[in-house]
Amino acid sequence: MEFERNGYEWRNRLTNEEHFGIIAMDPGWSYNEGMYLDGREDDWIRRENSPNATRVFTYHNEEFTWKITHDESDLYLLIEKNSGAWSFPQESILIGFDVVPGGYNCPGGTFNTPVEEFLVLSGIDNSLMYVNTKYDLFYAFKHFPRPYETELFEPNKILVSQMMIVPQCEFPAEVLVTGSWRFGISNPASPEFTNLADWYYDGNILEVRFPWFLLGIMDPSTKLALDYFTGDLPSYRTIDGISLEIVHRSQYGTTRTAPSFYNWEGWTVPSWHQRRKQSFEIIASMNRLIHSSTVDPQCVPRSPCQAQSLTECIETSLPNLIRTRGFDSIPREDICLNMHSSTYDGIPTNFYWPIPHP
Ligand SMILES: [Ca+2]
Ligand SMILES: [Ca+2]
Repeated sequence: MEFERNGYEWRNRLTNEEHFGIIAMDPGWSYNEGMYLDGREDDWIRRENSPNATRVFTYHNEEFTWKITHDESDLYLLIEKNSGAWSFPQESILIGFDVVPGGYNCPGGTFNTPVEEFLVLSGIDNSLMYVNTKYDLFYAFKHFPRPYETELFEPNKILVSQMMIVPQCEFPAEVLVTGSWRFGISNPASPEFTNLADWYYDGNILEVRFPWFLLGIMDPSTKLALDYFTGDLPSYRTIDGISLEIVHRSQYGTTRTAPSFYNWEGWTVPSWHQRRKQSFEIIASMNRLIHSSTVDPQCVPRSPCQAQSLTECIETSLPNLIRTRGFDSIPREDICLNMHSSTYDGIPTNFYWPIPHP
């Protein structure tokens, strides 16, 4: 029987629309098939030892061993130092991506091939992914004129909401820098888990993951990539694979790897498994509280939130209170319950809960 493709055979980490709810759909048919940023190589070795798993490409030079693989959501890179541990910001790593013909080698011929994007890992707080402005989908939106220079790279960014002009009022566009590379552990089994992590290192192991869409891949299951713009119009091409280069800068100088090619099989059925987000248990706790005997039927949602900002409420107040004092000991009046269902795995947001009076 033939199934019609519905266009959702991969996971785009750059859209919130695929990530609502309190159950995550992670790539792989089970947790053990997943790839995780945690400074450990066991996920890579599991793949290498499983004949039916997605292939791992391995390269070596005197300085490093590096490996590349992928799943329905990301391209993964592991760089293992042959001696010594990683030490940022005393050293830095550049990773250039050659996705389609054309591009620029960067000043001083940083890369051997003309790249469309490159990542600079300089430290936990200042690592950024850059894209050639001629290749950048961001400039396909009106109100943002594409820069004239062909050799210009800018941090990746995404338009969250268009500029709106209504009579006598103008709302500026909201732009998010998606190239800001977040340090953290993406392994749900870790107490430090964050699903927003982009890279992590521990000892001599460094792991990075690249959302497909950020690399210009419009659909990894059919290997469709964005091509350079012709005027204002984007064009597309099917690619065989991607080439990447690693540049290492340290007090001992600069070294470069040869371009490393990675190609993969397209697919028609994405693998996935369910995982309870951290918010699952928080919602369950709320539910238990609300259905306990302390509920006042007259209670109303408190709004606005008591925290200084919604971000503070979401990221600090409630999780910290629950973590440090236990849910039942929190004074009911102190609980800010302005929540949305979010792509973030922590406290969920977007709907109001009635707050029981003490
Ligand atoms: Ca790992
Ligand atoms: Ca190129």
